[in-house]
Amino acid sequence: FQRSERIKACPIGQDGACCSMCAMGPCRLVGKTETGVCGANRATVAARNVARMVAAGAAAHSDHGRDLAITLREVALGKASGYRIRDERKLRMVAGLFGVSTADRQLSEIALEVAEKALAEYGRQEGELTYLARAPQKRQEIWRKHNLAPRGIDREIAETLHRTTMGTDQDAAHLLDQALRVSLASGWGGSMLATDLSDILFGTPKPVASRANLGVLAEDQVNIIVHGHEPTLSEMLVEVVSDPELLAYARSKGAAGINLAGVCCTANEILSRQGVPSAGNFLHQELAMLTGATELMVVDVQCIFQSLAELAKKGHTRFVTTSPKAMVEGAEHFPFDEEHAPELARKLVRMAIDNYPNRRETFIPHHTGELIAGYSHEYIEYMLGGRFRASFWPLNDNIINGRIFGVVGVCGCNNPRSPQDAGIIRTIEELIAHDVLVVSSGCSALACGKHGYLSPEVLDKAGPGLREVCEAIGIAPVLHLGSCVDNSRILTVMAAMVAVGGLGDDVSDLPAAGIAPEWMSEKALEIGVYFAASGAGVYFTGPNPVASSPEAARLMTEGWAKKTGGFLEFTEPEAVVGKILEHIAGKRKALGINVAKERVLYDMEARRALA
Ligand code: MSK
Repeated sequence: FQRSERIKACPIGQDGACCSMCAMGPCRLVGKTETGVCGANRATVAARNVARMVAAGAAAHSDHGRDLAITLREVALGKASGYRIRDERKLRMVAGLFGVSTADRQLSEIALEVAEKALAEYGRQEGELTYLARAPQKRQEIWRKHNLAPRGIDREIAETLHRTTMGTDQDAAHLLDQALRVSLASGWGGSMLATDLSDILFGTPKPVASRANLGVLAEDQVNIIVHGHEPTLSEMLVEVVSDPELLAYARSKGAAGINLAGVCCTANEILSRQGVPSAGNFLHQELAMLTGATELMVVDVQCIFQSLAELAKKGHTRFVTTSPKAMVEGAEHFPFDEEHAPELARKLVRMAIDNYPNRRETFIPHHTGELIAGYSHEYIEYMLGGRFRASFWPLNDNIINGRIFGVVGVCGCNNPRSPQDAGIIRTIEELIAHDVLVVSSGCSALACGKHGYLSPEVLDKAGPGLREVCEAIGIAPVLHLGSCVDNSRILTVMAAMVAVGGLGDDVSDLPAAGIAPEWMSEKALEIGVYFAASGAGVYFTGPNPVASSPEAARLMTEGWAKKTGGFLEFTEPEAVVGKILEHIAGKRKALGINVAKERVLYDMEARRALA
């Protein structure tokens, strides 16, 4: 927070008016300067910057998915003995999507072919990604009509980098179309694969009770924090920390036990599946270390502050990087590989235990939020309809009858340019008070957890209709859907809502929207773009990378709305909830469900007539 006070954001770069694509610049398009040295105008420069950010976000999420496909392949080949297939049903579902035969075959054979098919999606040169078929039919036609259907995941990322090099694509609308296409390669490609493959390997989430905030750190135990995005090593750590031998070793050093907690999306991965508590979201990474109670912080990829290495030197925390892709100067590096994952996990836990006697004074803020996490789309379907009648119909029905006004995804990060969590919580409070069901992911979901919004306890803050539905089902008004890559679960939920009927025939018809109140990462922008490309209205508050170009901003709102039915608008925090409610009201009106209908009570005869 002090650093962000001291280092003011560069207003030229923040507004998307700085072009650094070649060494003739950087060109800053401010004041009377309308074009760069090469003649690129403001719209081209802003659109090029946005496209590059989206490609970087897509690369991060999709590479995460690729690593999981590799892990699945290693498991199938018997080269990753610490892992196994935990959700056979999901493996068979994904096999079906890829056209992999499952009859009379060993699970390992199916897994191997699924992993190979998944990896082939990255290098596909022509055609379309297989998972696009999971979208509503009309949505697929829109993508085809506007040439937005992605080919291979890597191909779209590479083409975006090519198009944005100096002197290549210099038409803002054309560049922004490519931003849509590369975002779809992640949303319905790399991210969706990451979610599915994680579920196959580590289990599809089901609701689980846990806690979040710095108070989950234990005064009398060895505290280990995992941070980043990948579930592979962290899942292994979950297994190892309850090993009796290691627990005895911890006691021999004077600790009462071993306490594992997470930060950011590695936290979300093991919170959703194993109920491991979270020490907080993005801006808690340094704070968790500052408590003086963290013996070991283990990081993998994405959203990791370089400052952690310096901070670790000021206390006793050992700071360890584990991804072969990501080293941090000053950190200890123990590279992860699937084959030796159990040994690495044990080694790291021993390291943390050995460090416990070095602990000095501690300052643990005793705040925690009770929460329920782990709402996979499969579980949402089950909870709505039960084991034999699992269906999204009750959700659609309650939207149609007006008890639920709409559904909004509240996603994305923290940004020290605004008070931590304040924008997220304010948005959620206002939405649920207006009977909007909220689904949340990433660091926004953890913010909700910290502040108690993932618990049915907050139902008194929900509007009467939403409250009635949530009480009947037994859920909170805000559902935790997982990590950043799990935003793909929201795509799946939207496709299912369309499929079940009554709310139009495309995602763009749904009374739904998305918002990132405190975004900072390229990945958040990419997520927003793939929702817009999928037909959703998306709002971002905070930094606006097209502020310098009204033309680029218009293309992402009106321009995209004409093509995809979705849009991405950067707007003021005070105005955003009003805009979302207006957007949803417009969708309800178009569907003809804006007028409350009389409730009809059916007697047995009427029910028989229905059947
Ligand atoms: S971790 S991308 S700060 S949500 Fe997924 Fe959080 Fe944003 Fe990183």
